[in-house]
Amino acid sequence: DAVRPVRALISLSDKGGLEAAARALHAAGVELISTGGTRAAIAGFGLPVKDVADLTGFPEMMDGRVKTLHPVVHGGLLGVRDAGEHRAAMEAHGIGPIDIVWIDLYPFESTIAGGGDFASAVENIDIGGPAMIRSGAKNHGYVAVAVDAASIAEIVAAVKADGTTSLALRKRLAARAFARTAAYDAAVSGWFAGQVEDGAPARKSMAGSLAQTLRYGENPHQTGAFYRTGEVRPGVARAEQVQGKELGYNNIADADAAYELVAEFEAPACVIVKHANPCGVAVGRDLADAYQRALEGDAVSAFGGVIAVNRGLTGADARAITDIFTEVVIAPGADEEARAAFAAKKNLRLLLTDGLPDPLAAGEVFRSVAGGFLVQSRDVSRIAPADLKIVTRRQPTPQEVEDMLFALTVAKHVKSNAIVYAKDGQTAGIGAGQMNRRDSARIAAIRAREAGEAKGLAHSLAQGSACASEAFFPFADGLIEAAQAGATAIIQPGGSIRDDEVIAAADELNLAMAFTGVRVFRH
Ligand code: 93A
Repeated sequence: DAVRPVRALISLSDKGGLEAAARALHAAGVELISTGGTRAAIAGFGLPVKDVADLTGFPEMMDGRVKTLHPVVHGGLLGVRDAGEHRAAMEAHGIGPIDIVWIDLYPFESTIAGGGDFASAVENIDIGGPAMIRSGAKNHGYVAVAVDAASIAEIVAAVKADGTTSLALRKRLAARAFARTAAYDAAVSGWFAGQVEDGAPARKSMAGSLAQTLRYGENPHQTGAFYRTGEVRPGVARAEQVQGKELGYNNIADADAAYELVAEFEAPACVIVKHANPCGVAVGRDLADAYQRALEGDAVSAFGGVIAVNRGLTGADARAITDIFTEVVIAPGADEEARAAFAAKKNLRLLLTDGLPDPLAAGEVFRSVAGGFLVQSRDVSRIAPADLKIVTRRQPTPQEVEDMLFALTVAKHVKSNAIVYAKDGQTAGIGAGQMNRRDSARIAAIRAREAGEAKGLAHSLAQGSACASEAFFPFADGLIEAAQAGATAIIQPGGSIRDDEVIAAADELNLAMAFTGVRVFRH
């Protein structure tokens, strides 16, 4: 099953690495065939090279759209050398075997990533390249296919060693080749679906291109990778990492959670996330102030957290933020002074984006299940004061309404069951991810009490706060917990069969309670 390659077809958009490999193949006695630009480059190295146009008898035409799409090329790649009929056809039509094919494809992915316009994106959809890769990979019994520098290096090493390629090598290369064309097509289809009104949701967003192979997944014994979809929306996948250690799986997930939440606010805001949940969220006069207030909400959990802000960072902001140990900071910009302040913390990863995510932009969210995946549209709900239905005897004060909406915005980004106490644009206690609502209310109360103590207050930080619940209170117990923690106003969707009981308890406690009619679970 060893094949002694006689001819190689090379067609590369990126000519880096071409010279060394072309020289090595030539030295091993392999004849080189190439397309226009690649042929010129190889000839420039002083190596003999045949123009594919001389083989096909056709010039490259139509702006290069048709250069290798010809039976002489594909017959040379696909022909089964020891099958009588294939050999006869090759002989009858003067088709010589091609034993090595090295193709890199037009740079479609970098064209769209660089914000190329529609026409240049389309022109960068490679047709002939994937066809040759697939032909060679299908016929891996005879053909060695290279789609990247690592592949051609393996072929060169094999040819240098004993002048042949083994079947095992060719099979491995074929698997890599099909993975490459699949990823390329996924990038094309993902981008294209985004260009039409009715792109099917799953097709649109699941298609991605590899952004980074991660050191590991959620845990060191798991593998991980990071893919970027065709969705052009500012966010973690399009952020530039300015400094710091390599990003890990959990860093990326947490940075995403933090950034999506902070983008909900108009005023200067800061979100601190730990394990996918916000532990402190606040608005402030400026980012340094918002950070201090977010930290005050739960300084214990904030250690080693991920921080997101919704403004460009100044030096003063950066100095405040680098005060405690932080894993990641994500922001829509940072001035020179801020960058210098971060640079002193060399492990801290600083991610900068071009603008903020739009929390109201439609999009899809995915999650895997055994043997499949779930898709849903992004939660773009937003509650305005006019949407609130006051169900208690006591009407909320304007300040309470403001606190309710702030708390609810945070609750939408907290894993269910979610209870959030907030006052004056600052979270006072967050209870996340519990299996019953009362426990979330209690945990939030513990956080609020400790935050109050840390601040030297005689009461919990949740004193006089609004409490948001992302889904209805099924019983009055959770609401009673909230009142005991100091909440005076409650916002929740309503809709429980026991709403009457819950409303009666609220009236008894002199709470003001608003129903939104919109549940914002997050699992
Ligand atoms: O325009 S194509 O889809 N049609 C073709 O027949 C074809 N053959 C090779 N693109 C084609 N290629 C691509 O040209 C290769 O994948 C490679 O990326 C590029 C190399 O062109 P050149 O050698 O002229 O620089």
